[in-house]
Amino acid sequence: MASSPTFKPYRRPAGGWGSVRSLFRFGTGRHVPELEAVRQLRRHNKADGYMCVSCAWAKPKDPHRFEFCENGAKATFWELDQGRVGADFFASHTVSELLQWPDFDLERRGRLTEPLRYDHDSDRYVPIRWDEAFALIGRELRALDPESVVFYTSGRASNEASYMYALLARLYGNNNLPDSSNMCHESTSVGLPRSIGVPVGTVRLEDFEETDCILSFGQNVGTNSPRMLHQLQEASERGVPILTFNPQEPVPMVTGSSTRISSDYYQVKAGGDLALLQGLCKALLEADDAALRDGRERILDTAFIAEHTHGFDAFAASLRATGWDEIEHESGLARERLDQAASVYARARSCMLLYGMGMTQHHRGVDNVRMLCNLMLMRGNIGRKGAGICPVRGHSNVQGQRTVGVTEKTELAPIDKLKELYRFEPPCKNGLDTVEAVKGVIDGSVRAFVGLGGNFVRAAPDTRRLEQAWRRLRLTVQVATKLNRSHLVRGQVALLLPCLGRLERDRQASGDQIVTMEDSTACIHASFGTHEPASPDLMSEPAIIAGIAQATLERGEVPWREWVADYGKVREAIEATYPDDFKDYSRRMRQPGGFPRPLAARERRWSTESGKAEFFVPEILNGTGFEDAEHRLRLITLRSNDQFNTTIYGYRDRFRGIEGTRRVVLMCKRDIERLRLQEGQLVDLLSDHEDGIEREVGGLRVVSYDVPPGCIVGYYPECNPLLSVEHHAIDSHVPATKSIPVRVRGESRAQAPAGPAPV
Ligand SMILES: Nc1nc2c(c(=O)[nH]1)N[C@H]1C(S)=C(S)[C@@H](COP(=O)(O)OP(=O)(O)OC[C@H]3O[C@@H](n4cnc5c(=O)[nH]c(N)nc54)[C@H](O)[C@@H]3O)O[C@H]1N2
Ligand SMILES: Nc1nc2c(c(=O)[nH]1)N[C@H]1C(S)=C(S)[C@@H](COP(=O)(O)OP(=O)(O)OC[C@H]3O[C@@H](n4cnc5c(=O)[nH]c(N)nc54)[C@H](O)[C@@H]3O)O[C@H]1N2
Ligand SMILES: [Mo]
Repeated sequence: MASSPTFKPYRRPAGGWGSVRSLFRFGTGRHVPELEAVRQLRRHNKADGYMCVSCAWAKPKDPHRFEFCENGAKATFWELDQGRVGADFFASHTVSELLQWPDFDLERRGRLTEPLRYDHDSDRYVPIRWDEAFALIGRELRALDPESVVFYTSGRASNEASYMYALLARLYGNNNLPDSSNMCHESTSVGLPRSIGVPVGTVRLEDFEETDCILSFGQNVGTNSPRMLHQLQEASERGVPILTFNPQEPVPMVTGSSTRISSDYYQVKAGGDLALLQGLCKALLEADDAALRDGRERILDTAFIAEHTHGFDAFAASLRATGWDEIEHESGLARERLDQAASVYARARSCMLLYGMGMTQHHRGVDNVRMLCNLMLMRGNIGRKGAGICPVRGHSNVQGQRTVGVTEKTELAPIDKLKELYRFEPPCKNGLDTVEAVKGVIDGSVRAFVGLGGNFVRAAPDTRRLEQAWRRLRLTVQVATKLNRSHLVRGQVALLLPCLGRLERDRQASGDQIVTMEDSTACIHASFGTHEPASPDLMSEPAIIAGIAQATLERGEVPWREWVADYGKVREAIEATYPDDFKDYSRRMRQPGGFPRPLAARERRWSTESGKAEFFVPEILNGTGFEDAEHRLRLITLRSNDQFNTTIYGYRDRFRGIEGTRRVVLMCKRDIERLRLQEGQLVDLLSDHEDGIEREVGGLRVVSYDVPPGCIVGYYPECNPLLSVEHHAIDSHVPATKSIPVRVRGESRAQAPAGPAPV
């Protein structure tokens, strides 16, 4: 890490040489043998290779020779890392000592190599045999009330592992299956079905070739789904306008030194998208009025609206009733700008809309998603070529996990099928989602936490309160590849179980195993690891789940042992559970480009209550869930270019020009002056959530940045202690991490940590 941080605007392209250089610098620091790195990267996102462990963006059927991006390669190297963390590491570091380490230093020590149990006397993790670990977990789980146990999943586990995990939870007796989706695209999973009757996006890769216009809302493509730049670049070269709506300009979406991909940028206030979208829709409606008056071609797709939708009149009435003043004030954008964006949209025959966390992680996140649908429905942009809505998913298999039953909502689980196939009475009470699980840990009603991957304590809201309460848990079981803070903040009985990574060869009784994942376009792919495992003592995720199941559950109908011996049998079970989605699963999974799941909305069949696509009328245009006040700022927490969620690769946010530290707060010059601050000064952020609980993150350096007045930016997860668990999206319960109410304390009381520090 650089000792003195630097802050310089970045002016170079997002792809190209900048990223290649950054990659090699990264690779050499990671102790990955060069030949093996190249050999693996050739297999990256290929039909006979493995699926990238980073984001969930689509894998084309005609891949580039190297179908990877800078961040996918980083994630690959991170897993191939030759560093090892085993019993000897823990022999030289107590858990109390490790709790003082920053996230970066924990993970960079390398791969976990053997099963471990926490030993209170020495305050260390010590080795335990696999069979003993399973027996201990089984004893503990059998002694607990099933409703007090949480089974969390981070979105990386394969369909096979996820199906087994969800079944384990239900056989044990609960639907407490929160996953990272609860912090991510759950607003999509709640909003899209209400509007268009499917929980996932309707766009496929081939639509990029047919589209005439692309709208991007609240996503940072260059960092978080960089391979999508290929499709955007190709569209841009065809002259397709790409409009970006974001409080901060996502690094000029550029791949060559001169080609700018995004054609126009609209700086919306954080939480201002409902107003922005109401404005775009109002502008369309007014343009349509004028067209009708002048006898020109209509702007609205009236035939589509009449045949396929419901509720348009009420929505149109709400657009007419909303004044431009309110729209301008809430969105931060002038009417002329909105008219201009609407006219670009109105000229396009087919339009696609992409969106990310800037939409879902708000108090009104579900409303945001539904307003995006309104915009598309007005011009019939769902269910035809070159058109559609595309929630850009985060974790590489977060979408697939939901498809195969990892959900706390019983109405989404195949309860009847499970009953029939495994002859048991599945629990019918809805389980805990992430927010409810956090509350349960804090109030003591949750007694045990099993984590299939992830870093829950760091990723979830209210970090400090959660950490304190976490130590009172009776049992924590963490299945992981690398050490993170959630393993160190632990329950009374704590186990750390190391698993194979996706790039590693998974040898079972019937031979080497294949697993599958679903990408953001609902296509399912096989993934096959060939790298020699980091340690002979690792087990695969399916084998660990089966081990826990066999030690915990009565003997039943599930052939756990046979499933582990041959994952093809798990796929047969998935196919039997979801015959429409997974027909001929094991054969089709090797299809280049993956096999698509059928999606009713793509064929203009609407599985909503009315049988039509539903227009939605927003009640309110401020999406933040709180009122403005003189001292109150809207804090956006997001990712740097040098991290994957809580995994910190380094201290180099190349595109924002921030190097050497993550302890920064970005604000516009006007706010810096208004608050009488200086650039470079250390400040503290204090939560302004009105519940009387003090929340604070101290010692952040002020960086001047082009963001709207009243909106500031900090990094996730460092700022998570500022987020109340009560501040979340209505209905979807996604923590509202893109508008946290905060105040600034100019005189920092923190002991000036220039570099990173644990929470
Ligand atoms: N390299 C890398 N890749 C990743 C990840 C990673 O950490 N690193 N994480 C993965 C995961 S799990 C996910 S979910 C995705 C996340 O990918 P993104 O959805 O791109 O997530 P964020 O970085 O949180 O940034 C969200 C964007 O929303 C903008 N924004 C914030 N508030 C608002 C608002 O009110 N309105 C609008 N219109 N925009 C707003 C921010 O300025 C930012 O550009 O990426 C996945 N891919
Ligand atoms: N303030 C704020 N908070 C946020 C967000 C935000 O934008 N702002 N974003 C939210 C979002 S979108 C998400 S998705 C969540 C992410 O929350 P999580 O999914 O819980 O967190 P990750 O950081 O992805 O988990 C990283 C850990 O996963 C483990 N791991 C890696 N690979 C594997 C594997 O193959 N198998 C297993 N078993 N373990 C593995 C490693 O031990 C690593 O330390 O965070 C959310 N929290
Ligand atoms: Mo995510």
